[in-house]
Amino acid sequence: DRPTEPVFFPKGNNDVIFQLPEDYLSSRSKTIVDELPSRFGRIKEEIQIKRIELPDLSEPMRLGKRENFSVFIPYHRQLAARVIEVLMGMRTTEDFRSAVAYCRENLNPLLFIYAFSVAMLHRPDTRNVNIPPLSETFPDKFIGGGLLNRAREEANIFQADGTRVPLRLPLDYTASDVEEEHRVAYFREDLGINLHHWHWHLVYPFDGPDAVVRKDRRGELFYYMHQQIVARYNFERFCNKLGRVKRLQSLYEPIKEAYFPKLDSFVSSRVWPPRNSNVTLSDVDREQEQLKFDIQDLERWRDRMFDAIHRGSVVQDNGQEMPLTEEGGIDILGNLMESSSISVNRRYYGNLHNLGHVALALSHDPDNRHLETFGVMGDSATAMRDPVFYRWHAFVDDVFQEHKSTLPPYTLQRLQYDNITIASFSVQTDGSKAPNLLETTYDQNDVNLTRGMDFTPRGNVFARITHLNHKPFTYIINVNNKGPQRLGTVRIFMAPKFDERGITLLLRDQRLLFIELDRFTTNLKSGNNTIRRKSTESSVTIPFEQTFRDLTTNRPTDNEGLSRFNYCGCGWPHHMLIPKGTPEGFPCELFVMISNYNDDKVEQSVDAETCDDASSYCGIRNKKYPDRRAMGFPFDRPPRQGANALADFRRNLPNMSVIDVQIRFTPPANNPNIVD
Ligand code: CUO
Repeated sequence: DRPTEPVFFPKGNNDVIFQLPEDYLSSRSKTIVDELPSRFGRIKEEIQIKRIELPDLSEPMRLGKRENFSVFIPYHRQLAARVIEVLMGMRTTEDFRSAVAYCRENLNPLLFIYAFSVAMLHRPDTRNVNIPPLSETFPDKFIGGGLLNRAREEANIFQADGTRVPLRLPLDYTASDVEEEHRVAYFREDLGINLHHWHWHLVYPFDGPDAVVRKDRRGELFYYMHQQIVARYNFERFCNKLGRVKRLQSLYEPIKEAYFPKLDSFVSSRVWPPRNSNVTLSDVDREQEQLKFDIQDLERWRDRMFDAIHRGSVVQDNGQEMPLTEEGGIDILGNLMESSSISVNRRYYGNLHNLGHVALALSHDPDNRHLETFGVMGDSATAMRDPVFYRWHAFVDDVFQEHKSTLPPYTLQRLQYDNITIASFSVQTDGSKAPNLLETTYDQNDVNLTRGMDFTPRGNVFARITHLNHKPFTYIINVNNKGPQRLGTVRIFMAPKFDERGITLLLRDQRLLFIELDRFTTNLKSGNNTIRRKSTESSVTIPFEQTFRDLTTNRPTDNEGLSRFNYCGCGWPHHMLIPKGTPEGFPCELFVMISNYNDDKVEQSVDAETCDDASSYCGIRNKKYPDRRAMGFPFDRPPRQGANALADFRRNLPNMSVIDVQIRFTPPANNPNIVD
């Protein structure tokens, strides 16, 4: 696929130049600025940045420009919180732009992009402005395997139409099949999944002004979103003949899973450090990041949390007890575990989840004797690539489940919806004759690297990425309403039917494997109703275009084209809604429930500014979580006595239905969309 006729200057390039006040510039930049007009031939727009009285940013400026930055490191979070506070505090948009220009010029770029993104998402005057996805500004965090170096090498090769040939990133570049964990690398290394995770932590920062951190049910959402990640990962593992991920129970045992990310880091000018097999964790003592904690601290915090769960209350930092109630307990625990600045007692319950990430990210150099930076576990944009992420989060989830198991199981009365009967339920893949068959394959899409790398000559450079995808489908639910017209909430979940050994799962275990596929409100008129709901309407996912714009058919040639789509940002990538399945068809159970909207509804206004594409895992921007039930309802707690199997659970509950479905994966050899 070599181009036939090299062309050296691509068409259509828009350059915008920001003119900064002289004293905003570092001395190195001044010389670059002088050269600018010759370097950027076609400047279309010049924006003058107003000089403002800047607040003191000397503290965050201490983080060197080429150092790595992690939101999991308390010192770094503190620096970021200061920048967020400054940016949020700017009174006008113009002042905000000045402060941003100053920060962009003078701060560590990773710290800057994090604080800037948080501020953009939370300021009323900017929260609807599109920002390019991090995969474009920092492609080095998402695209490895030496592709970015290749992109530089081949930057001056053009096709006859003035475009460059996209560079193909193979699906398999971090390990060989000898490593069985590699079977699920397509999930761990998926671009959209990692972008979702970065975005989630932007929407829910650990530290910063209260308005940014204190959000409705954020602790509970921390638990639920990560619980669903573990459930989805286990689902994929089953599809690939792997057992459930083992929680990282003992922090002193060697960690079997290795990970070699093969990602280059532009900022710290080196590769992300790998982790060998059978590494053990060590106490961390690194002055550079002001980190000092022992593995025993992690254990102590864990024990205190278990203690609180079993006593049913936590100790606040003023010494008073706060009960872990049925409704609010999980939220308190989520904030303690994470921990965020709204933890009720950070001193006593510590910083378990974040410092677990850090200990795992620094297992190769816990005392900085080799002057190495942290591994992928230390960054929310890269952590999900590493198998140990899921072991750590399986452990974290286990703590939450301990609390959930202290709650009373849902009684029939709390699960039923009078006079509502699901008469039939099915799922139909578009263009397929077979009912209840979901179809998956690998597809390819392009990511533009141009924002994150400097190329000479200028012009777009694309990486072509292979990823899992599924055919669109429709749920068809026939509902009989023997009462008057009412509203109901439709809740759709799916889980594997059998365990690793091929034995039917007990609901006790299966409930932890149920992945949410959709949740929506529906109008039920008296009598028979047919509900048709498309997979693309899912409350879990953001549209495909937000991860990959459809560049293969409509490739933008300038920056206007690049921002055609409105980004809400946070949300599970649509192409990963359905697990991979198997070529022979992977057996699953699809569950639907209609609950009484009167028990579900949350009173609030929802306006056009609201980002609610993916509310299940992300909530709604600046609003309350739109469902009053516990997140994950009705599978968030162990089932009532006697309900050992899903069939027992739904007995005498006609407002629920379960069907068998299969997920069939068709290898890309048969897929005409895959081109090499
Ligand atoms: Cu999202 Cu551990 O919280 O990574």
